Amino acid sequence: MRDTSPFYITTAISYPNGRPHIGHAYELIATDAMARFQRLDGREVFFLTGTDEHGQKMQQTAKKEGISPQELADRNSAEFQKMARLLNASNDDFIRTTEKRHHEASQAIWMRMSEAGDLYKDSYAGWYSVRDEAYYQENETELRDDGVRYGPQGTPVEWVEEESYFFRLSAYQEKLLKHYEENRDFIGPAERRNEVISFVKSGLKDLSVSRTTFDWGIKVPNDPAHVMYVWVDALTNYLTATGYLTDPSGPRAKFWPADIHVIGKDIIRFHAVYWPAFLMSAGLPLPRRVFAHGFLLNKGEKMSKSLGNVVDPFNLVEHFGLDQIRYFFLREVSFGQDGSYSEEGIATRINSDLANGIGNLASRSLSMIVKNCEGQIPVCGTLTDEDKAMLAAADALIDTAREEMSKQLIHRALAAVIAVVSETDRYFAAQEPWALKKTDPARMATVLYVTAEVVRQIAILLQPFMPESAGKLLDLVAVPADKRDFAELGEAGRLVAGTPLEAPKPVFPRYVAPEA
Ligand code: ME8
Repeated sequence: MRDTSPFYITTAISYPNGRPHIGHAYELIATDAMARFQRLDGREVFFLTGTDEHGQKMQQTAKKEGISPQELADRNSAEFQKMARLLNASNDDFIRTTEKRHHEASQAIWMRMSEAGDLYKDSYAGWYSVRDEAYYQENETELRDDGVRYGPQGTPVEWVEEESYFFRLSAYQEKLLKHYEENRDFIGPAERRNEVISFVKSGLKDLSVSRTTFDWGIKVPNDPAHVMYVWVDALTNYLTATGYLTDPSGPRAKFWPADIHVIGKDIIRFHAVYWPAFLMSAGLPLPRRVFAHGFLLNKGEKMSKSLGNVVDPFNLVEHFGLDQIRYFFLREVSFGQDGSYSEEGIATRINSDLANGIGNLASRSLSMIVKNCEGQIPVCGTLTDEDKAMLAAADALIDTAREEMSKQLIHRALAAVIAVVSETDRYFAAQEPWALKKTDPARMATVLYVTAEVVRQIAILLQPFMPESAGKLLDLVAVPADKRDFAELGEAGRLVAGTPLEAPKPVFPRYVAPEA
């Protein structure tokens, strides 16, 4: 039975204190592939991304640049939106936390937590990292030789003392542990799940959830001297966009709870500890899954502005091509683990998997059809065991891809598809259709039919990962626009003999490095 239920997927919302970098692009590309996969598989998808515009980091950066935080947010949020278009992201909405709808939702969740008795006023004294927008216990920090104290993510921390509202996080320790135990899929991958469980087991302290020493944030209801701690407001974005709190009879309310929040590993604590505790307190359903991907490293080194290796996604796409970059990240990096990238690595993937792989297979087989079968999909004769095995391998792909994608193993779903490309290459070479042309044209027609049919299925399955190029491949085999979703895979959508084909245009050119 096909699952056509609503599917809600989100990325983290990025801080627009600077321009988007390749880490942001990576998360958006991966989440987009998952969203597209579910859409093609028949789900009603709502895919959300956006920008996280409040907090001290934004206020400090704006001050340094001599502009207002709103101007900084406007300028850089526009860049994030531009990046989403550049990457061909299929997000259904783009949320900005400075929007009115978001102020309303944040105040609504605050009121619920307050009514539950989970908020109280006290004073905070402790360490805070502005770069992480995170509070740390003293034992999580370290004073280094440079005289600066650093938090666990390697960012400097400063001492903060101010009046603050606290959230009774300590009251949720056992409830959270129970939730992780009863919902084994709540956190992925396993390393992150273990990390979160041991953090929670080590003891949760109440969390400071408002600030009084600056004002760039959402006002606490009935106490305007306080702005909400930026993570309270940031996490609430996922609810805001559905209208679940503020417009419960609206068209998007059905999407809450989210099926999956896709985030980076550095922010797992916020998503798998604070967020479910806030939701429990507010009496709201919890997201089904939080999945943390790894970090992208430039030739094995952590990206940092000071090292000058924060690669601009706009340049990278212009240089290699969009679908080439999408493919590289999704295939090369084991999703959930850190990944390294380099120009050589990208070039190798483009040439081996795309140009020499699927591109070459499509152009060789389809140009033979155009030349030797009157420019039409040929008639498929009696199938040999080899033909049957080839078709069976293609027909089986959707089950494998679904299984891998349900665990966010994007690289494995893609690897399975590419393995069938190699298998088809071997089939094609072994059948020698060029030799059959003279000896047995009907048999040649069958081999070409089978090959084109596999190309059709591979192209349908590649759409989530390389939407534009997969679309071009489907044009080459003349698949109509309304016959491109996963319901058409296998027997259901077999190519029809007699369908006219045009001479194939190259979809994946070889990458040749420009002269130095
Ligand atoms: O954390 N490789 O925003 P952000 C892979 N506003 N992913 C990376 C990365 C890298 N090198 N660098 C960053 C925030 N990311 C908060 C989120 S959600 C309610 C609020 C990922 O702009 C990072 O892990 O610092 C996060 O998932 C996303 O990019 C945005 O990071």
